Amino acid sequence: MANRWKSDVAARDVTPEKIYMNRRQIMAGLAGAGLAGVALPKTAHAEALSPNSWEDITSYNNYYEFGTGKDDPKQNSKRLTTAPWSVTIDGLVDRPGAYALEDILSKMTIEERIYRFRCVEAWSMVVPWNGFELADLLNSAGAQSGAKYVAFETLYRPEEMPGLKYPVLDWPYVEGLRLDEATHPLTIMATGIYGKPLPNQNGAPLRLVVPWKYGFKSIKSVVRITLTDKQPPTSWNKANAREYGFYSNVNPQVSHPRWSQATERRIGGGLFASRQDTLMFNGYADQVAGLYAGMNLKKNF
Ligand SMILES: Nc1nc2c(c(=O)[nH]1)N[C@H]1C(S)=C(S)[C@@H](COP(=O)(O)O)O[C@H]1N2
Ligand SMILES: [Mo]
Repeated sequence: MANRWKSDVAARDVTPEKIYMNRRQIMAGLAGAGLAGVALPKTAHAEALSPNSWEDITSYNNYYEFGTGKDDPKQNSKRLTTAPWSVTIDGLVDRPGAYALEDILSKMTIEERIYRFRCVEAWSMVVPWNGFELADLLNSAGAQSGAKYVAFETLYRPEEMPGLKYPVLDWPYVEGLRLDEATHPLTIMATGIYGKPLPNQNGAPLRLVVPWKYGFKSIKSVVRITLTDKQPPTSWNKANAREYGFYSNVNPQVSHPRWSQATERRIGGGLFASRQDTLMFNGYADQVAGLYAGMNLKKNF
């Protein structure tokens, strides 16, 4: 593809240890200068592009099929079977079918993408994903001209997903994007993190990543992708339409009914970490604001 988006930096070049003085060193430096106790400025977002550790990314998760606690998914997803895996691509496509994951992967180019990741609960990380552009997959399936939206569905397997016993959400977990969002070059299907296969708790073997939207749009362990002419139902919107819209673009100016979205807590920030400002479209406004030109983002939240 001509216009392929590239990571600014490769993960190996931006480990926090290599580049950034940590906050303890800064505090020690301030203390040495007789300035202990002065407020540190909010974390700059250039600095925030140093990825979180493997430990952070794989131990603090939301994957309600395995429980609602942040450490439940890591513990409870160990026996999830992720091979063989097939993804059904259907609806308004020229070549519908149930595709074996290895056949999909043999046609796709896996790249590294270091993305900010912002949960609607107001915490965030930076994750070095490996994956391919969803546009390439939809292209190979042959999206038809009537297709306007893409619907996604997570595996529903009660014998391996203990959380399905509880009616927290209407299972299976489903999500959706407008076709232009789905084919935007920032939108990927992730297969790995830090060059290793995606752990089960992060949505193995294949999950969506849409970095300018709240984390719940990035649906895990995808088994079905359907092209349609109607806006598809989405799990959190079905559960509470007042709190969770279809778009769910990260927007510091539009509060959740129960909390502000203006700032976020960066996971792994440590003892002295302050909250950081949340960025419009999670910092991807230059690339994606055009998708929403003329739309009222408070109404279409
Ligand atoms: N199937 C499914 N996908 C899901 C979720 C879930 O509970 N089930 N949680 C979502 C939410 S709320 C977030 S914040 C992210 C968390 O991704 P991570 O655990 O890899 O950080 O996954 C999203 N995708
Ligand atoms: Mo989330």
